[in-house]
Amino acid sequence: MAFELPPLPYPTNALEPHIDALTMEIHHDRHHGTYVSNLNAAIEKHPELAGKSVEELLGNLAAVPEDIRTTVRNNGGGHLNHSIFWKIMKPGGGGEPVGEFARAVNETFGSFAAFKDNLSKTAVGQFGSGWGWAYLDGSGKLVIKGFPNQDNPVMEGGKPIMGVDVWEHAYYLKYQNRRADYVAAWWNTVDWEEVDRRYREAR
Ligand code: MN3
Repeated sequence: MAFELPPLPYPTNALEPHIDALTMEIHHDRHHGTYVSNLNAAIEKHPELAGKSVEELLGNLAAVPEDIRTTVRNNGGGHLNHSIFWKIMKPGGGGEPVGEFARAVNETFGSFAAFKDNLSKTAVGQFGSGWGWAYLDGSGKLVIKGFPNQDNPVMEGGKPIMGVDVWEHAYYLKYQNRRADYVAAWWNTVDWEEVDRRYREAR
């Protein structure tokens, strides 16, 4: 079973004015679409890998044949990262964390404001292309860290909860070089129910 591009769970203009429709269309259809087709092309060369989840592949890259390892890292990572990203946003999102995740944020970071500031600074400060992630590390602790390119916490034994894409393709049409403005606006799209669901599933 080949990997498939998941449909965007809302129309491309649903996150306006925070993220514009053209950016969403290009980002989902072309960028994410290309990660999926490149990943499938790589796996076709090694049919023994067919059936493995993208988490399994990324969680043990050393087991992926060397001739496709970088392709799987970049495009499998791109597929996983974006599959999560679309679902942790929704029209009418934003506000504050809910449920068990809200409690974890307060226990670990002291307040939502401190968590938000930390993840924002991590994402804005990520040099070049990459992501800011909040995730459970291998010991189950909620942590925040930047990842380059399409790397993902699963590569370090972590469980990704919520991440913000800071590749220029995620914001340049509307925000140009103003990454901080994009990240500030992105918080208005977060689906906290989905973030809490992911957190409870990861624990
Ligand atoms: Mn992207």
